[in-house]
Amino acid sequence: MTMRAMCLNLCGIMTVKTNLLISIINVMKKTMLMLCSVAAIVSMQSCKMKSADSAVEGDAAAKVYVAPGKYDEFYNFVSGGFSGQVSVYGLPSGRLLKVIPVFSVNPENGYGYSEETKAMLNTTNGAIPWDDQHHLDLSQTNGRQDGRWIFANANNTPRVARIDLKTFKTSEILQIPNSAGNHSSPFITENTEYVVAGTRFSVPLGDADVPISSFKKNFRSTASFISVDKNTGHMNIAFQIVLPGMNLDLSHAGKGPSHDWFFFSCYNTEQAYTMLEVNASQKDKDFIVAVNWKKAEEYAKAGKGHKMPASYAHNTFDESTQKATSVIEKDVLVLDPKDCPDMVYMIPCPKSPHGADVDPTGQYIVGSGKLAALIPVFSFDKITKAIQDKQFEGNFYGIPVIKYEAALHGEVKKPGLGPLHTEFDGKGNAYTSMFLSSEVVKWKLSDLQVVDRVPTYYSVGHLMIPGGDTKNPAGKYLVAYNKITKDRYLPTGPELCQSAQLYDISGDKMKLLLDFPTIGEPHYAQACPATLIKDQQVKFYDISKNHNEYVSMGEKKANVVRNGNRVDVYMTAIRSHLVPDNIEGVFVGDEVYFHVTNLEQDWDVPHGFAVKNSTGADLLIMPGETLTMKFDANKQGIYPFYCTDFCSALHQEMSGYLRVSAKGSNVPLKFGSGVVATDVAANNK
Ligand code: K7E
Ligand code: CUA
Repeated sequence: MTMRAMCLNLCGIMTVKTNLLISIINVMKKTMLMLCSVAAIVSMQSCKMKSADSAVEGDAAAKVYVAPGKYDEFYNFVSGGFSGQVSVYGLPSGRLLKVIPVFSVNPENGYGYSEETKAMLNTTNGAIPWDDQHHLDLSQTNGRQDGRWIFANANNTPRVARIDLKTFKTSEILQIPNSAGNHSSPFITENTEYVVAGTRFSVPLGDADVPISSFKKNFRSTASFISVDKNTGHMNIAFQIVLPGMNLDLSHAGKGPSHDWFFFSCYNTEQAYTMLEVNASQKDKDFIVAVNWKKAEEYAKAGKGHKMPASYAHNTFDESTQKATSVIEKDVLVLDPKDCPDMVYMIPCPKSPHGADVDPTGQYIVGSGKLAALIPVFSFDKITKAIQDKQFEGNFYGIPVIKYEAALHGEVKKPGLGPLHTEFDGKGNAYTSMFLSSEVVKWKLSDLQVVDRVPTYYSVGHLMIPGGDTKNPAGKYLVAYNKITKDRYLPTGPELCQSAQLYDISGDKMKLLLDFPTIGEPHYAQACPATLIKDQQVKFYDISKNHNEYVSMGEKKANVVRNGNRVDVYMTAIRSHLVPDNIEGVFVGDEVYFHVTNLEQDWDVPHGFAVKNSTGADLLIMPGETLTMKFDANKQGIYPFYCTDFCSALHQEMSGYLRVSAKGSNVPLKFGSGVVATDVAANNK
């Protein structure tokens, strides 16, 4: 593509972005000077963009080539955005390995459809089949990834999920009360003591019915600290800090010297509740909210909080009973900064900050003002000193506001346009994504000088370095997660896939290596060395450990039991037959529960199960597992059922028939299979 074509394309993108740009320009109108320099940067950067061909060097292919049969070096966990799921890729190949169902039903394997998994998606508003999944954080021990769990947030109906990396299954989902837009989540402390959840949309506490115009008086943001059990990973809301009405956006925990602290970015300190596009962009600075969670912990222990009635669902999947249960919790411990001095401070941060990122040493906190033409970097030592010396410039609803200069390490000048997120390579460099000028900018933490920049195709949101938010990043690759891929792939209709781009950052200059399409809309991602996870995978699923109440321990235990209009089918699956495979004596109006036990125990031998005209999804039953499908027999007929997973050469033969007769007909309940050889008389209750 010629440079001219590329510039035209960019103009196209800018048109797409016109509205956003207009609002930004409106915001910047006050400072005409700034506007001019912004325009200059826009044109400069767009025309500087090279075509993709020339941006990739000769050895790029070799660097991402993972030979058939070989493994990738890193697992890359990528948030699914509006897909609600988490996808897993290999790096550097960019090969998609798995989509883990988390917040959305998944017809592919029956997650959210099977009787065993339905409760995972329960909330105080009933079962919700979807969410918007933005951020991920891998569990850590001493600031290093430990490969045990990965946490995921649900933005729309506030929830936090924990995924077990031994099995790549969602183990737990916890709803967050007094919250809306759970965006600054699920970031963790360096020993996974806590997972946080902060409200992007302030709401009245306790779901009170108040006029929207009473925002200032009645709306609050909250920062919830969810404790994580060291051994089981079990989550509980330890305490919830109530903050003024505003929009908490992102967060990251301190580490090393700043271990006790958590830093949240916020915008809309104007406290607007309409036309935020304009009204929430009035002030030159919003805040980084610094929370001393150690202090908060002490206050909670000392009884400084109060228990507030709150209703929220807590869903756990029990590996032993193989069933999800949903418990509705009744209250939450609330801490008010007014009663807890020295627990929360505000640090002014220009201008509607998005990312709040902490460097590997724990010394520097980077705020990315998405409407700012610079990147402020705060120093933890200076923040501590400013607090000691009481260098405050007032307060925000009683919370002390530290003087900007007193907390500031320095500013990265003219980094580019629309800074969003920053990651670190562990060698003293920071990398910031620039949404508007579509580039990654590398700068030095020591002197805040920009040392390199590379274009992205196109608007980059989050970026990620494996371990880039921990104490020891593997500073070898960087992945940019881009919106608006435009012309990067073969066109596939009006919605084009989002895209990830892999860069080699091992040298002084960043080098583009690879594009790969992604699932849903990726926001944040995590990656860790494959060795951390691959050797702990469970490979044998002992059927004797299956305590599902509907398990069939062997084909001899297969059975059909009628109880009123409920018919329970205890079925087994093993290569290549289902037992029973003939079922008669089921009538219109019956509710049939197929409890299918997969008798295989080696990993990678799932069996599927589907019944003709079933209104749910199929079951994909893992080795040693029992899953249940509810089938409403609402029409007379013969219903074939079969295994949906090509499990052996005789997979096609893995099928059977269910006969549904008219209500009141005198067909006896009967079931059997050539394998079991007898047509066992049914247990009528
Ligand atoms: Cu920047 Cu939701 Cu983290 Cu998207 S957020 S990019
Ligand atoms: Cu079992 Cu196909």
